[in-house]
Amino acid sequence: MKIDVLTLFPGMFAGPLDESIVKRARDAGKLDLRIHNLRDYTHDRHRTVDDRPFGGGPGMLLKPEPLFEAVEQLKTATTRVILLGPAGRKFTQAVARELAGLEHLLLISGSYEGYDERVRAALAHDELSIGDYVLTNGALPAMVIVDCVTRLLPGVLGDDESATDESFSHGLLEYPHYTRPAEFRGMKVPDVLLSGNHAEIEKWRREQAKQRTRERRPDLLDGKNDKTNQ
Ligand code: 4GM
Repeated sequence: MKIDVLTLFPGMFAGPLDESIVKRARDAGKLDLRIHNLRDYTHDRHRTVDDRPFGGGPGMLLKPEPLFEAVEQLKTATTRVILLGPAGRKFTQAVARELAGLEHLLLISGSYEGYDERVRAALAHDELSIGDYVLTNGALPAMVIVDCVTRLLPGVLGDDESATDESFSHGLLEYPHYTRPAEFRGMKVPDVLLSGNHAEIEKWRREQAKQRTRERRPDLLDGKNDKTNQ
C-alpha cells in the first residue's frame, strides 16, 4: 500500500514511523510511506499556507491553492483523499480495515481552524477524526491512522502478533492476561488459569471480558452500536 501524507510539520513524523512494526513493513516494501510539506506547494515569497476567514472571526484557515496543487500532483485514479480533523467521521478498527483494503491513501493533516470548504467539496473523499478532542494539528492523527492500517496489511504481522486484535473483533474488551511467575509480590494468578481445564478457562475469560466491558465500555454492549463500528 502507498500512503502519502501532506503536513505543515513533516519533522513530527520522524521517529514514530521509523520504529517497530511500521519500520519492518516499510523495509519489506509492504508500506510505501511518503511525507510531503504543504509549504512546498506554495509559490509566494513567504510560502503562505493560511489566511483569515471571510466573514470574520478568530483563527486562520488553510488556503485552498497549495492544497489543490498538492492533491492534483499526488493523486492518481485509485487514491482515497482523506482530510483529518475533529469534525470527521470517527476512525475505528472497522474504518482501519476498510482503508487497509485500498491501494493508495492521501492523508491531509490540517491545522489552524481547518479547511476552506471548497477543499472538502472538491478534493476530499472522506474526513476522519481519531476521537472527540482537539489537537494542535493533524500530524498525530495521521500517524495513528498509518500505524493502525499498516498492521492490518497482509503479511505485516506474524502469527503471534496477530492475536492482539481481540479487543475489538468480538465487540468486547480483552479478558485479563497473566504470564509467569504464578505469584509475584503476593499477587496470585487466578487458579483457573493454572488448572489446565480449557473449558473452565474459556468460560472464565468470557465472563471477565463481559464484566470488564460492562464496567468500562457499556456503550459497546447497549445494542445502539453498529457492530461494524468495532
Ligand atoms: C481543526 C480542523 C484532528 C483542527 C482541522 C485534527 C483533532 C483531530 C485541525 C484540523 C486536529 C482528531 C487540527 N485535532 N480528533 N487538529 O482527529 O486538522
